[in-house]
Amino acid sequence: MLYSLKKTVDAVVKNFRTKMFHLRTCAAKLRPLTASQTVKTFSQNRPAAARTFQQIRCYSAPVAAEPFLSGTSSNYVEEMYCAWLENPKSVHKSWDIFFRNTNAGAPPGTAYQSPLPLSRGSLAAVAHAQSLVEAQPNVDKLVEDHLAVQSLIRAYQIRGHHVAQLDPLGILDADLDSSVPADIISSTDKLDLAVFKERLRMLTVGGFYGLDESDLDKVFHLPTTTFIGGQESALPLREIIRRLEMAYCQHIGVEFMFINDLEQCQWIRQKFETPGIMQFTNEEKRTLLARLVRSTRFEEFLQRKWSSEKRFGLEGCEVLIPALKTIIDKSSENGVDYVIMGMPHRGRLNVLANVIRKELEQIFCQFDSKLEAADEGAGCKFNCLPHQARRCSAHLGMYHRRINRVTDRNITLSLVANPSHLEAADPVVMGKTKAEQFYCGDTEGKKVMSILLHGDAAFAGQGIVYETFHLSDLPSYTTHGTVHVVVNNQIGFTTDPRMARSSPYPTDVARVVNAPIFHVNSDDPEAVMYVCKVAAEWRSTFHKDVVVDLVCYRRNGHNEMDEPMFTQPLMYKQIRKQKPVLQKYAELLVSQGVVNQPEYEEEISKYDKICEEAFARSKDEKILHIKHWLDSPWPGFFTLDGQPRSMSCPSTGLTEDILTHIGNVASSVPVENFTIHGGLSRILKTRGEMVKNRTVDWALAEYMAFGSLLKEGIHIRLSGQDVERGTFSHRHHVLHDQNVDKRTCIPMNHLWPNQAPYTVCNSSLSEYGVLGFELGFAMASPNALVLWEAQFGDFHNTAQCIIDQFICPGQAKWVRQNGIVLLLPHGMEGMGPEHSSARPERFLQMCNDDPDVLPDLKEANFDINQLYDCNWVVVNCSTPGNFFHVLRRQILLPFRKPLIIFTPKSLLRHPEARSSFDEMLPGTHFQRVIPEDGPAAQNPENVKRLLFCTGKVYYDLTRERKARDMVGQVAITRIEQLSPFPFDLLLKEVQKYPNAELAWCQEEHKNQGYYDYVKPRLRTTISRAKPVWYAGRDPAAAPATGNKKTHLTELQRLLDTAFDLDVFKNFS
Ligand SMILES: Cc1ncc(C[n+]2csc(CCOP(=O)(O)OP(=O)(O)O)c2C)c(N)n1
Ligand SMILES: [Mg+2]
Repeated sequence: MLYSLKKTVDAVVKNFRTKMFHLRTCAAKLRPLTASQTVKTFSQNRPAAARTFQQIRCYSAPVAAEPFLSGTSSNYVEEMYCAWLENPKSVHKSWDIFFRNTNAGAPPGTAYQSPLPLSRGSLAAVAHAQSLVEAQPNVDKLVEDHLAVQSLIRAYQIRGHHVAQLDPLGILDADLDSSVPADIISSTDKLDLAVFKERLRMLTVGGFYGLDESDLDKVFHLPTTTFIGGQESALPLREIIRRLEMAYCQHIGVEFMFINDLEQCQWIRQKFETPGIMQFTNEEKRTLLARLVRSTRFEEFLQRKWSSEKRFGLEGCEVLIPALKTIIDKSSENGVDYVIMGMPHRGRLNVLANVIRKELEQIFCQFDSKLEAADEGAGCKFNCLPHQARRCSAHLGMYHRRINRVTDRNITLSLVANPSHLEAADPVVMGKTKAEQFYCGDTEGKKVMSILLHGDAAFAGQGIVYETFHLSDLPSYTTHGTVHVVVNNQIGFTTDPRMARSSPYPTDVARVVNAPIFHVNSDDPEAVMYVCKVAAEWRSTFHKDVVVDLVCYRRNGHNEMDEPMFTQPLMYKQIRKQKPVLQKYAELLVSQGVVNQPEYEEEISKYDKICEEAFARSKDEKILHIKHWLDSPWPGFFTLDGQPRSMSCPSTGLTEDILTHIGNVASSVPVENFTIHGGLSRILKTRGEMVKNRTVDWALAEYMAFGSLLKEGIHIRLSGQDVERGTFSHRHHVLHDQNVDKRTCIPMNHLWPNQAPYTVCNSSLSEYGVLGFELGFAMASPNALVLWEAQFGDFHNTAQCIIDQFICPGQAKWVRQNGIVLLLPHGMEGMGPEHSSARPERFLQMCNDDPDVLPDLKEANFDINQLYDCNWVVVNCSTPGNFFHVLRRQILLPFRKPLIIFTPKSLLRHPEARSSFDEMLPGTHFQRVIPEDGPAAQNPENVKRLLFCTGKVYYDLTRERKARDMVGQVAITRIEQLSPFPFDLLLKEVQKYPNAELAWCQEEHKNQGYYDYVKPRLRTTISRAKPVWYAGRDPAAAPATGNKKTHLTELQRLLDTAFDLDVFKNFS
């Protein structure tokens, strides 16, 4: 302890010395400067507001010669000097005289005059002060005392929150650290004068600040970095401490001094330090009470009616509802008209009812176990069993447009559906917010904003919170500030915070982005409303994230069925004694005469009646309409009864002109005087040659697909790590001028006069966060192609939660269609176990089609119906042309499904992996299956083996077949769309080769890749008439060997198996 104190003091002294040196150098440098140069030098470190000086003065005295400037005072002197430059009256008279004397050229050691008593200000005294006298011996003490007071103020600003009374239960400190910071005079028991005095004594007499009790009534000048003075520029120490206590150590704990922007710090100081700033009108108090009534009585109503249902009630944090409403009111007042929210389980129904204002009967009817779920909503065949529908109630989304009663402005509120996985919805909400901002041209976040709610344990524990914070200020991902609200009930299920996190507060993660954090005791509703107002103002002023930490408690167990006393006996003994916040606040307002008891009771019975009436109406509901629970309706995309507008897909081909035009732009630099890298010139030249030859490679095919959709008004957003250039340096969608820093050009945005914009953005190194974000972006509109590319396909596993919880089952769970595209580089290139496999087996295992049931192949539009029924589409294209088609089909389909594409690596440059324009002209389509079209197809009866494969191995197989001269004996058919499985086309292929045995060939290990998915479906296709053999690698734990030689041996073995026509004989 002593050691650390000494270290702190040493550091402080060192700092002062450095500052002193700086001041001396500063003074020395300043002497020959002109007045305007002086101003410039001093204004550099000051806020914008302080940059205009009324009077310009030169600080030219050799200050080093002043006796009191030889120690630790330079910081303070500099502060005084800056203040004096702005307004000579703002500093103490003695400083005024000192600076005037130095400016007048007073000789060293003579500029200082002893201060006059504050109370005496006569003309005579002033006259006396203006004459130069010798420095007085008590000068050091004066300066050091001022410095001490300044340090004290700063200590409160930095660490006051540690002693703020944040816990309504008074048990745990919200910050897990019960010690009082050594440089704060406050004690947790501030009312106890003896404790107060003792603490002061420890810090003063020969201690930290060098002040003593007698200094308490001395008046000190206040630095410009505090607002506690209000109109006063000096205050007695006793009052300074009292005001600091009021600002920083009551029911609000403000954490902000880590923010490295002076203007922002000043803004916050002003919001919390200005005396009397936290005032509420009686009207505001009554509104707050009414909102607390609703919040509290809603939970009570549910408890009365459905006492055995789990609802993750809000009891203990009822203040959340008025808190959110205050944030929304204030934001609406500042111009926001669309608020997108994401939240976990706790209090969700209450938020739906009382913030979003979902009709109560819609909420209540979910508890009715007899209710049938109907979903004509988004045209999905979702048929949710009643209990499943009810289980969804804690997670379904919501969208509601209404008038904000406080501001009388229209406001749309949407609550994004979330899975049970805590915090997973965070990036999704951000992405949706970004999209809504994008579509309404809100480039600064003035109209659309997001609010994210969190639990304390989840906020601290889930890494996605950190990943999402890191998106908050990135140009292509920022939503210009999110207000985060933490329901900090100081427990996570049964786990105590002391076992759940290593940081003092659950909110510390927010510090990484310099977000201010306002901790507040939730049993003080007015304090809560105040911080919520400030948080909303912060967001609309600085457009940066901010956190409101509602320190509260959880009155019941984790849910209403749970017994909390098993694990938190002492806490719950206290909770049992805890008066509900509504009762406390009502008593306060009654005692203040703001409301009377009958008015209060009237408010309660009014709301209870509303609930009862809605309950009665909910009994009339026969069907649960899931469409009422959509968070992003897509007006106009479906018919009125929620069906797709057609069940067909037009040709995805393009005219030769369009292909050529896009190809030409893709191989040029469409702006003047732009120098690109020599290597890139060669790449563009090759592209140009391809266009002349009417062919495309992978990158050009992608260009064609994107460029043509942009022409059709479809916004395209491609995001992921290094996507602008492409991990494999094949894409080059952003050109960089080699001579001008940061000058870039995106040719894709120079294609057509009225095209839709193209966004391509390198992302942060986060898969979970970025994929979630893009999923959210894709939610907002069906008329955008949103793609996320993994750097290598295997990295998608760190985004598994988004895939498992949202992308795969999203429509089934929430009736939400989503057309997001995942580009997952995949392929065994001998690069070892990392980077080889995008894990196709996992995606295929999650497809919802039945392997054992042959669908009705004669059904009209079989292929489209299949797509309509599936949960997602999984493809592995072997040609650029097919890749082009599948991207375009994604938008031309009359509904939206997630699309998973395993993309190649070596095929990006493979000379055979090229497509002719002919494969992309009008009338052409995506080929779900590419049948054999060589000699084998001419004489199918002669074919001995029909090999099925997908992706890049096709090129190995054709090369080997040619080498073995088996082109007539072995047919090779590519399955390009793995899921939904093309039963119809494959049946035709099998029927075409009556004498062929069937084999599936893949380069992936047997327990991986596609085999387990394809085999049973192929067997079903042929009514199990023949075996389906396997030619591929053996099962393995890792996706690939780390040894190149082994890799090649394995490859050769699988090719040997594929072409050895006797190999399966022994197994027949
Ligand atoms: C990713 C994830 N892990 C675990 C859980 C299980 N779980 C549900 S609620 C909960 C505790 C959450 O505590 P907190 O975030 O403080 O919210 P509270 O319930 O206290 O409001 C846990 C562990 C979950 N839902 N999601
Ligand atoms: Mg909690």
